[in-house]
Amino acid sequence: DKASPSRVAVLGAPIDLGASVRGTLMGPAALRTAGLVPLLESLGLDVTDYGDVGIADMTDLSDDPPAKAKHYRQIQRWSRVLARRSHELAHTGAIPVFLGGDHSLSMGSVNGVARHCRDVGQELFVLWLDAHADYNTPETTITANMHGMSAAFLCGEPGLDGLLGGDVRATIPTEHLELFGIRSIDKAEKELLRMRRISVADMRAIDEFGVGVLTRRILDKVRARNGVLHVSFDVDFLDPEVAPGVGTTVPGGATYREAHLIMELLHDSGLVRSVDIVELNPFLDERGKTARVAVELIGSLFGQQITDRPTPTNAIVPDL
Ligand code: B3U
Ligand code: MN
Ligand code: MN
Repeated sequence: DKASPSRVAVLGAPIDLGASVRGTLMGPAALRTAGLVPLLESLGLDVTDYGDVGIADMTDLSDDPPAKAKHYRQIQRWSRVLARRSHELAHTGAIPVFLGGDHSLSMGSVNGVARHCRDVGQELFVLWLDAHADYNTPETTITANMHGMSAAFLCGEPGLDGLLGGDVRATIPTEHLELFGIRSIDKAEKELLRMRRISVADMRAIDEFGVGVLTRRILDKVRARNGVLHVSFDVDFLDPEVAPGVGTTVPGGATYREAHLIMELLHDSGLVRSVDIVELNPFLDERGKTARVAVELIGSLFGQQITDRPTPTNAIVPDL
């Protein structure tokens, strides 16, 4: 497989107004505390941590906020800042890793990456690891929470057309969105997904076919188009037993082992060019458990192997 770039650009986006539960703004700090940067460095990557972005310097636009989109102005600021930074970072040739923050941050991060791919004439695919489809629009939403709208926005669904103001909105074709791990969809959202014929690997599909087969199928599709992949990893993709530190837990999620296998296959493919880690809520976590698992999984995504892990001190080591 193709070698992926060996430089990583870490950028935090402490944003929590897209979600119903406060606290994901502490996500970037928790991921750093759990050792994200040293882990990536231990894998031989050249890591630059750009710290956290803020929205203090942004001035508000004057478009009319949609009726059902909570904290629209704030999310609009974040989206514009993130889209610009993401575009710049992707342009440097490093793999940007965006630390959230709630999932509304992907409206900016993925837009920037998509714009870069358009600049260089490469097809971008997005793997959306999530319990939810995040395919609501201000029209279909029940909650008005904008983290439930990010995938739809990225595919160019109407209703948030003024979000980026005069900046470029680089959408991805609906055939390039891969929803994975889904187990909670609203009625109107499901209808829209059906209408758009969007690929949904829900938990039932995972139970029937396994994550190995389903992940490989996506990778084959990307390879066939000579494309690259953005991984948008919502930690609620994981089962709440594995990852309790999220505001919107849904039972029946991916196991620790399934998640690691996906990350390992993604690494082996060499196709991943950008990553979001979102919805970690350290306020709800249990002694850093979810932050640690998320970091471990990112390690696997960047090439850490089970055989790289030190032998635990309580293991029985056979005499050889
Ligand atoms: N679909 C619901 C719930 C939801 C989406 N994303 C999260 N929750 N985390 C909504 O609000 O749109
Ligand atoms: Mn999500
Ligand atoms: Mn989710």
